[in-house]
Amino acid sequence: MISDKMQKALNEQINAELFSSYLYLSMSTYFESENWLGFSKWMQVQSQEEYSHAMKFIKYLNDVDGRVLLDGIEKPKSKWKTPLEVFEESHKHELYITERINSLAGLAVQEKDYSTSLFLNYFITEQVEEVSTVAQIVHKFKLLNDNKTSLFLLDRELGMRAQ
Ligand code: OFO
Repeated sequence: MISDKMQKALNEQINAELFSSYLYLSMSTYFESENWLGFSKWMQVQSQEEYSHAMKFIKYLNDVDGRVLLDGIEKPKSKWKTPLEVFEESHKHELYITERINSLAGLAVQEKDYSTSLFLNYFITEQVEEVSTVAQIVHKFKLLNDNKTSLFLLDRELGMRAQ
């Protein structure tokens, strides 16, 4: 049986994952409106991945006989100045999610909740990968230094993301 404290924290994480999905969807539609179709596709796939994270938390909470309680999702930002600014915000957001996952893992240890600890291992690994992937993209943008031809090629490269 999951503790009330752990259940509440997992419900808050479901909300954070759904917000992540919503934020990346907003970034995707922003890119689409600016005709960066590759960046838009990358963000769309990212949005779907975040939705799948929320679903993993929902399934887990149901599996341990917890109660999933959905809450309102915060309105995401819809406008940015440059493609780089969007990816920088995404990087910042992933660092924030990493902090959240780490404190959830800390709580699971505190609660002696071994199954939740084990479940969260997937997300600890996932966050290392997500932060690193976006950091690499930000790095590429900075190397290109606003060179239009290279940006066009990066847009094409990121548009090839399938999952
Ligand atoms: Fe981006 O990993 Fe979930 O939120």
